[in-house]
Amino acid sequence: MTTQSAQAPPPERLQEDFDATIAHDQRIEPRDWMPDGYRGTLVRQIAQHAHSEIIGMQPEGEWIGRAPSLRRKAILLAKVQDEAGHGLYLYSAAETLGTDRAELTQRLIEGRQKYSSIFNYPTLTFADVGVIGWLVDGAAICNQVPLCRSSYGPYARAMVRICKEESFHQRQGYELLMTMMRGTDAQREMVQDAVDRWWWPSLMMFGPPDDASPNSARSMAWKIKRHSNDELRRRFVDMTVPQAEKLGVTLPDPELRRNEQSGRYDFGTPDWDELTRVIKGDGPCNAERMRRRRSAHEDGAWVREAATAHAAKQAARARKEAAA
Ligand code: FAQ
Repeated sequence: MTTQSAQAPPPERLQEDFDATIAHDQRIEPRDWMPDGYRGTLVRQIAQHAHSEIIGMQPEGEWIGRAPSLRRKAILLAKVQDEAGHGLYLYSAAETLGTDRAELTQRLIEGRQKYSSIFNYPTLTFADVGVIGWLVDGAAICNQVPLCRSSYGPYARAMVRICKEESFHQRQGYELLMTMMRGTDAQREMVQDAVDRWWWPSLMMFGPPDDASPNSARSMAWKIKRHSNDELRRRFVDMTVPQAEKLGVTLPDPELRRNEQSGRYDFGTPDWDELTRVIKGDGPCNAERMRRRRSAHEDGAWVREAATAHAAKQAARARKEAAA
């Protein structure tokens, strides 16, 4: 006989509990009931984020074998490995929502899930490595620090560790650029050229403008996202302009100026058509990034098969020992 207390609460009660948890700024955990839309939004965002970390290894990874010194090589190697780790924490967070990593990888490989537009641009010189650290990791930090307070527990906790590491990434990029700026004219030109190429794509990382962002309102109501795309973009500009001045580079935006009334920076409009094109797969490196991701997945098939066979063998051995 089922007792009253063992019965599942009625759906309206589940929704009320969920709403109250969100309203009180508490965390939703994997065991908790959640609306399908909340679960789906999290899987979409976390998976896109995980795919971005993994594909994001490619642009800088291309420079590991060409780093100008052993020190720079060791730093870059550590950074690129960190990005792999971030991808894995995030796939684990997505798995707590009931979607496994193999399925998410399949969706990426078949082009059914996105990854960040920023990783579809080429890294032409070693200055790009510094600029990715400074601007791309800087934008990632601006976007991700508020995600440490995201309402979904496993995502928020993964973000704490990721943000600590992104902070090291940003500093190494800035330090690399500072070193180059103290070097020759040719090095300074390389840095300025890289800044010119990466500035606008970095602003696009924050997503479309608020009035063209279909997911923001619901994500913010659920406290998955804590700030709108435009607000975070603005914070990034406010944070970065003084750093650019100290570095001695010019940001390629003639409309960029300090607004004396607000104390913040006004800036130009990114080319939203370009963002749309890149998201749809028509950026400078989309085809190359996906080709490499697919071939890495195929090349890794034997590792997955070996790991599965090993786990099955271990489990069989454990069962035999338990039965003995
Ligand atoms: N690229 O309605 P919204 C990193 C899509 S990690 C591609 O505004 P939402 C570390 C969006 O998915 C970088 N697609 O969407 C690193 C949606 O499509 P859907 C990744 C984009 O989710 C550094 C549609 O457009 N970071 O850099 C982009 O509310 C260095 C409508 O957009 C994260 O993923 C874009 N830029 O807000 C690694 C952070 N923007 O799914 C290596 C977590 C938008 O409806 C080296 N994610 N889309 O078909 C987020 O904060 C959010 O998902 C946003 C987008 C802000 C990215």
